[in-house]
Amino acid sequence: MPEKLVVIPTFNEKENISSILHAIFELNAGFHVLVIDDNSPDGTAGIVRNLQQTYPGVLFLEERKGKLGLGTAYIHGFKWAISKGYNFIFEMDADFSHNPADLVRLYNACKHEGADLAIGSRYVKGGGVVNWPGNRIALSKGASLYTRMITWMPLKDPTAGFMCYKKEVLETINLDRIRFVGYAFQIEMKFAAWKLGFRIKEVPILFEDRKFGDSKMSKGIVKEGILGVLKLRWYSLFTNYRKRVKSSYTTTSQTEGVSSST
Ligand SMILES: Nc1nc2c(ncn2[C@@H]2O[C@H](COP(=O)(O)OP(=O)(O)OP(=O)(O)O)[C@@H](O)[C@H]2O)c(=O)[nH]1
Ligand SMILES: [Mg+2]
Repeated sequence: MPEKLVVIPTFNEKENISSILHAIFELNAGFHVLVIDDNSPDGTAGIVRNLQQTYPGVLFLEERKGKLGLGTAYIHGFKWAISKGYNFIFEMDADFSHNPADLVRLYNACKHEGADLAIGSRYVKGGGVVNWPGNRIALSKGASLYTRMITWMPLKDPTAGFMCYKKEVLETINLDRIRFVGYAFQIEMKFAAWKLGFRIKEVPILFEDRKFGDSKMSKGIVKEGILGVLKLRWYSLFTNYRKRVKSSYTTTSQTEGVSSST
């Protein structure tokens, strides 16, 4: 039975993709990888396709027609992972901001330390940021503070994108109701898991700025984040957010899993 799947969305990551895949498989820790490529003009998907011969049965590729955004790439990957029966599903960037060795620490938090969702966190004790320019640190910390003030979600790093979900979390959240794409996507996934009563653990990580390739951060993503957090708060004040975001296909056993974790 497949157990652990790392989902990596890519857009123009030709300088990073082979090395990150080698690094994950060299851990020899049983991780499978699914790359979701959005028709990168630089040929990232072709590199992955070639590597599939080196890593048969453990490296998978889904190609989409164009740049549809990080959030929808992850949703696509989550649905794929659920359909194949993976128990632990990871989010990770291709650009080495996330250290592949930390996948094992995130896994341990979910497998052995009682978490339903483990977050690689820059802003808990022991975590940090390496080589990021001051303005990016300010933006990221500002976003964390803003999110906490508005949503009251008790997380130090709500925009983090390095995570391990237990399958039950992704099965319980109605993935078709997650609408955001950038930072707001990362915030909403955590918000939904928190509102649904799952146990969340922040695992300290060192986050490093990318050395190769270009950032896909944009003003649009920041704007979506600012408005998105307000929308989440609004929904949760005036509508039943739990009901809205809970999967209608949830089976009884999954429901029991949730209530035992509240
Ligand atoms: N499939 C897909 N992947 C994307 C898209 N946008 C970004 N990515 C990938 O998502 C991951 C994170 O994107 P980054 O550009 O590193 O964004 P970021 O980490 O918020 O910003 P930086 O810290 O500046 O690098 C990388 O692996 C990107 O290649 C997209 O629209 N589609
Ligand atoms: Mg990055």
